[in-house]
Amino acid sequence: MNKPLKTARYIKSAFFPKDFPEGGVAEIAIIGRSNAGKSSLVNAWTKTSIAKVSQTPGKTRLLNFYDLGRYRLVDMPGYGYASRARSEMQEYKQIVEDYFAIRSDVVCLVLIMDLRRKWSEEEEMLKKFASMIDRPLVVVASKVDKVNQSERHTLVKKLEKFLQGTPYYLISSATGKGIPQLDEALYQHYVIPYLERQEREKLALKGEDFEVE
Ligand SMILES: Nc1nc2c(ncn2[C@@H]2O[C@H](COP(=O)(O)OP(=O)(O)OP(=O)(O)O)[C@@H](O)[C@H]2O)c(=O)[nH]1
Ligand SMILES: [Mg+2]
Repeated sequence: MNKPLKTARYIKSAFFPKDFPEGGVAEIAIIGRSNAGKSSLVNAWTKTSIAKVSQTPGKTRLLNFYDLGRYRLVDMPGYGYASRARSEMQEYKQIVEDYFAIRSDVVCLVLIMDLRRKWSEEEEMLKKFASMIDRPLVVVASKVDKVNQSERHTLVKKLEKFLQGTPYYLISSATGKGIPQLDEALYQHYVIPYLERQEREKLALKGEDFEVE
């Protein structure tokens, strides 16, 4: 199944589930620490500047939905922003949990982290969370342009120890490196099976209608 070329479009930002766009389209959720490069990845992925990127961590407070034709990217708020109040952390947890609880269209979680940072408790928690809700997790290590080849090698070896087999991709939103491969892999592994399932369900429904008549 070839991916149709389509211009990416910002759909909307939402906090409450009632404000989320209508479901029925595969969604790839981009999650990770504040400043890890989530919004930059959306821009590099779509070759646009539709997502807001800022030097100030914690800019993205809402879920931002982007339409890429056969699937959507969902840029989620970042966690771990030190000066955030406790109530805000609660709010963060709530929005993330609500989203995954009601959204059956999430085909995978993309956990993005700055390759130079250590795998932390929060990343570990999200890895467990993905497995608990039974959704595939893909780790994206960003900002590879910031390190040289030998540093990259060392950092990747360290990261692999924590990943224990979780698939990962190395990318740079600044140079675009690794992004076509990420896009292609996620489309093939997660979006296509979703579309095929949708197709089967449609056919099954038609079959039922036929029997009733
Ligand atoms: N050199 C380089 N800089 C990057 C890359 N990705 C992101 N950045 C920079 O890192 C900073 C944070 O990027 P954002 O994309 O806003 O990060 P975010 O994860 O969306 O952050 P929040 O919205 O706060 O959760 C910005 O200054 C980006 O320009 C990258 O691949 N390479
Ligand atoms: Mg952001």
